Amino acid sequence: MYTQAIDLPQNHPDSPVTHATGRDLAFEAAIADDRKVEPQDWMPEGYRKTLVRQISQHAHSEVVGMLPEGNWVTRAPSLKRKAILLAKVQDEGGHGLYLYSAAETLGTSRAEMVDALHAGKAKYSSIFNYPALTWADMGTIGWLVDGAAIMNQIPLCRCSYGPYARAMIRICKEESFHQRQGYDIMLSLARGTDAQKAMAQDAVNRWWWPVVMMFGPSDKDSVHSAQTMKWGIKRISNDDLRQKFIDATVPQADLLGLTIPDPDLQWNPERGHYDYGEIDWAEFWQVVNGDGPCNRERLAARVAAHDRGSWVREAATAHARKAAIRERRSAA
Ligand code: BYC
Repeated sequence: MYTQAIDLPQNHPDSPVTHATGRDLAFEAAIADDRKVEPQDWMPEGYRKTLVRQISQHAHSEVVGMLPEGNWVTRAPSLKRKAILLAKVQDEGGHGLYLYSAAETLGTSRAEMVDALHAGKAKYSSIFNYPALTWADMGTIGWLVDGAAIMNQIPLCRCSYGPYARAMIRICKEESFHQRQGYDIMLSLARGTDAQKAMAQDAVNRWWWPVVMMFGPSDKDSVHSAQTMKWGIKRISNDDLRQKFIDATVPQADLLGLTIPDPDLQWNPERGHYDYGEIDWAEFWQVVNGDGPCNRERLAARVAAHDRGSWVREAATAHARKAAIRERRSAA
């Protein structure tokens, strides 16, 4: 149901294996020449599985990512802020849908992907397992979380798999607006009363390290990076993206007059980058493995929303069935 998966004749188990080498070569040539791989092209099973894993995790992150900000729509401090936040949260839902559609072109249905999330088998970004406690968290999420997302996602616009790359182009345009709206909230708070400035600083104190962790384990511990970079899925390593993000963000914090909670953060003129402190990897893995501050709450909220929407899926299926019968009758 609802799958946009298409026939994938080349990978059918009954397909003659005699052409496998030719197919391998065509795939390798596409990767080497930086051409896009499209759904109907032959691709190694590992490439397909890796893409389904990464794109579905990405889709789940967008949808679970609606929860911390969705909680603040009714509490936004003005009509303007409320309208902006509402639009942003809706955008995230849209990103999830583009990404589920991109993953479905690889032969896995959205229902299967969603089931895996709800069964706790599929991952989503660690960052969404932290609570959003104050209005300043809305600014910080937009500025830092969406800022980190853009840093990670711009290179994905050049991903070797066509449908993922094309989805990312549109997503990145919207993420830029999200980052700007977050920074705009932070500017207002930073230029506001002492209490507002303190609220902004408190949010940065709580979100900084989880955001730095969003880029994933360090390169030496990243199990998938070497292969996904060889396949042109990932273009820049976890650590290099993390460094680019930190280098871009420190001057933005300076402009706000906010302090990044890392005593080891300092410009290193020899490297031409900021040095930064030790990341708490134990915390990262704890959150990734389901034991962060909000993991259970987030998953329960998604399962409840899915259950509450079952009547919509049933109605849409019944409507599609009736429309197909009507079409067959009028064609007869
Ligand atoms: N959280 O070998 P590695 C957004 C897992 S949406 C949880 O380096 P890879 C936004 C990783 O999956 C943000 N798990 O993996 C939305 C792997 O486990 P499995 C989401 C993580 O794939 C709404 C294991 O650790 N963005 O920003 O090469 C509002 C080993 O890692 C995390 C994307 O999904 C993590 N942070 O690299 C606002 C972008 N990091 O699968 C904002 C697309 C790692 O073997 N994804 N793991 O069980 C990617 O670029 C890559 O998948 C990652 C990880 C950089 C995340």
